[in-house]
Parts: sequence; C-alpha cells; structure tokens
Amino acid sequence: MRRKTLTQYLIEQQREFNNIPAELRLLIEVVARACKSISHAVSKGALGGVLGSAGSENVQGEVQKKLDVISNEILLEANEWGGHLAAMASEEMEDVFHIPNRYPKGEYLMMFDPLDGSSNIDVNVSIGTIFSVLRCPDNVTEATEQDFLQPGTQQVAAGYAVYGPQTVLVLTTGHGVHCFTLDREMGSWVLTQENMRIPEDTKEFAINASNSRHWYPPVQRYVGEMLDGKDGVRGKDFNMRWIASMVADVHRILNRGGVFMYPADKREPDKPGKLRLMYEANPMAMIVEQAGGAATNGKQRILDVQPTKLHERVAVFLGSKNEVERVTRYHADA
Ligand code: AHM
Ligand code: MG
Repeated sequence: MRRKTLTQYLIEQQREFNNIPAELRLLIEVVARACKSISHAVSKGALGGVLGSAGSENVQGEVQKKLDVISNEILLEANEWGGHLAAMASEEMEDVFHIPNRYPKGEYLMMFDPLDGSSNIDVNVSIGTIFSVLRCPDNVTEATEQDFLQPGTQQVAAGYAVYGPQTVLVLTTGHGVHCFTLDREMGSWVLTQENMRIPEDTKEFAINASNSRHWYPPVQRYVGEMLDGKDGVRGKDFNMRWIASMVADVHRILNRGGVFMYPADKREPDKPGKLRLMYEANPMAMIVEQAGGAATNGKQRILDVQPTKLHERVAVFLGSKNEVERVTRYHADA
C-alpha cells in the first residue's frame, strides 16, 4: 500500500477544505522538520552529550535540562527565517521572540513547549514537543504578548510530537486529528492514523496521585469513586496510568480513551494548576475536542478561557467525554 506523506496530506486538505494556505503549510512542515531534528538529538542520549541539566532556570523557575534548551533553539532557528511567522513564544523564554529584522514576517503566531516531560529525559521515557498556532491580529507590525492572548478557540492548528518507541506527530487543523509516523530511513513523516477518535467512556485515568491529600473535594470525590471500583457507585474497576509526560498520556488517551487530570490543589491556592494554558492545555484541548473528547479546567471549557498572560497556568481535565463531563459536574455540585 502506498502511504501518504505529510506534504501530500497538507496539500490534499487544502484542496478539500481550503484551510491550509501555503504559508500555514510551510509552518507545519518546518515544525515537523524541527521535530525530526529534536527526535534525532533525543535518540543520541548519552552519546550525544544531551542528557542532564543545562545549569539554568526558565521563567517558571524550573531547572532547564540540556534538551529543553537544545529543542528550543532548534524550533527557533527552524522557524525564524521562512517568512511564515510574526513572532514566537516558548515555555523556555520569558518574553515573545521577535523575528529578526533581516527576515520577512508572516501572518501567524506560534507558541510551543519545546520538550514536554523534561523529568523523563534522563531516564529514557517518552517525551515530546507541543505547539499551537494563532493568527496575528491585522495591522500589527511588531507582535507583543498582548497579540498572543487569544482564547484557544482561535487556534488554526495544534499538534504534538512524541519521542518514544516510535516518533509520531499528531496534528489538527480543525478537520479531525491525524497521526504521522517518522520513517527514519526515508526521513519523512508518513500518515499512519486518520481521524483518531477518543471513546466517550473509559476505565482508565491518569493523575499524579502523590498529590491526593492536597486535592480539593471534587477531585477527591471523583478519583475516590474510581478507586472504589466495582464496590462503589461507579460499579466498575478502573486502571491507572501516569507517565509524567503529558504528550505520552494524551497520546494513549487518543488511542484507547482515558481521562487525564492535572488539577489545582490546596498547596498554592493562587496557582491554578501546573500546566500552562497557551502552549500545553490549549493545543491539547483542541486536539482532544477534534477527536471527540472534552477538555475543561473543572469549571469551563479550556478553549474558552481568555488568557491574561503568556505563561498563565490552568487546571486540566481532558479525554473521554463522559468522564470529563462527570468531573466537571462534580466541581459545579461543590
Ligand atoms: P514540563 O513542561 O516542564 O515537562 O512539565 C509538564 C509536565 C507534563 O508533561 C506532565 O503531565 C507533568 O508535568 C508531570 O508532572 P509531575 O512531575 O507532577 O508528575
Ligand atoms: Mg510541558
């Protein structure tokens, strides 16, 4: 069987839906190429000298790993010269990255988490890259943070790569979710799953249970009922998984269902969770919704949240629709 490459898929989508103009296609292909380079660096591990700490901290006060810094550089360098972007923003940079004056500017804004699941780098567990694409508002010559602060509903594309046993790229441009596998011999991304769908019900959940004593009552109730299994109100047993790489947890959910949670908790009442709205939660929420799932912050749809700052955090409940609706209902009941 002759398989489709990413390029062919993008061109055919444009013909069918008229939603991937040349500039957006270039953007997606450049990001995909950058993910290929990151995958290459990741796979070298100790042989490439890429493991361990970079000896610096990012804007969130987290220690940066060498691969966080390398992946960020790869994405910036790949995307700065093509003329498709007005500006970029990253988990690893406090401020907006402006396109250098020597290059033309384009009409899109891109945000990314260059290397998600950093705590897994040195132990050879799946990690990934997450990205979100917005349109730059009209008549903006030098994009600022303000221009990025659009709700997730405005995303024109979102995707992630997983560097695991296989390297895959999962993409949506608003017409379903599709998965491409990196063919290392050919060096190309090949379409391997079309229109991924998340089952509406599930018997699997993902949460960092070491924080359970800090959870608020709705999360305590929801997880408690699942742990009660057959003997409790849910009347069925549940299985638990936690990879500590959102990309890998979400990828499992896209393939076989499940619910992923990173709630806010009582430790820091002013902090609405760990994950970042604009380059982690929003792209994942778009992908999950496009695959028939749901994503909320416990109170509202994540994609409807109006961001107030670039590195804003948000509580996350996403995955199988009926489960996300249930945990969201428990929040309303409380
Ligand atoms: P990172 O972007 O610094 O890697 O942090 C995000 C990651 C998610 O991928 C994952 O779901 C979560 O942090 C794991 O957190 P914990 O260490 O609390 O298990
Ligand atoms: Mg991350």
